[in-house]
Amino acid sequence: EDFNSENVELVDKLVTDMTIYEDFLSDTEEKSILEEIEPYMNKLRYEFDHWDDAIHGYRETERLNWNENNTNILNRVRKLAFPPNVGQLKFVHILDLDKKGYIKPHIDAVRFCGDTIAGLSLLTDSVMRLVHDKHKNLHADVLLKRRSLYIMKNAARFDYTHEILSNENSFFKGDPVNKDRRISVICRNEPDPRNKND
Ligand code: AKG
Repeated sequence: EDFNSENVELVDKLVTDMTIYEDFLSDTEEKSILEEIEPYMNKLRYEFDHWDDAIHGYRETERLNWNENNTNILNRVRKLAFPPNVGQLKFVHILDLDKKGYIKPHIDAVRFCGDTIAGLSLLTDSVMRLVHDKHKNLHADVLLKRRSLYIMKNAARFDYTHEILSNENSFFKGDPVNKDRRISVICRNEPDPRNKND
């Protein structure tokens, strides 16, 4: 496929719709979140063997109530990711990927989630790959550093699959990225009600 002007426009859109905030969390804030969630997470078992799962080697939960400190951190995420008039999912998704875990390419279902996904990356660096669903040659690898926040919206959220590469496949600009156990803490907004029955 030619790299034509349509593609240039698509790439422009991807850059505006996928933002990374490095060092969004301080060391202390990362620790504070881990201290609240790990006692619960550590009791769950990693799932490895569901062949049809989008995620390999993971355990997950959703959390509604947070201590005051972590509520303040999550409010900082929400304020940056969502305009004031947007309905947000109150539950925060926590995904714990084993060192051997990875996330296969997928687009989040439009009946469960609106136009924005905001994710904190804890414990390790990793590489997220975005591939345009209709133009597979349009893709971008994004380095998700430990303690960074990504905000994926609109075109990046709807038109591209996203995946977290396995440790063996984690390279960024040619350099290996050592992906260890990774915990992501993800805020989403309400789905568009028109997509409820999809
Ligand atoms: C999903 O929950 O759909 C993800 O792909 C999670 C991405 C992440 O762990 O940051």
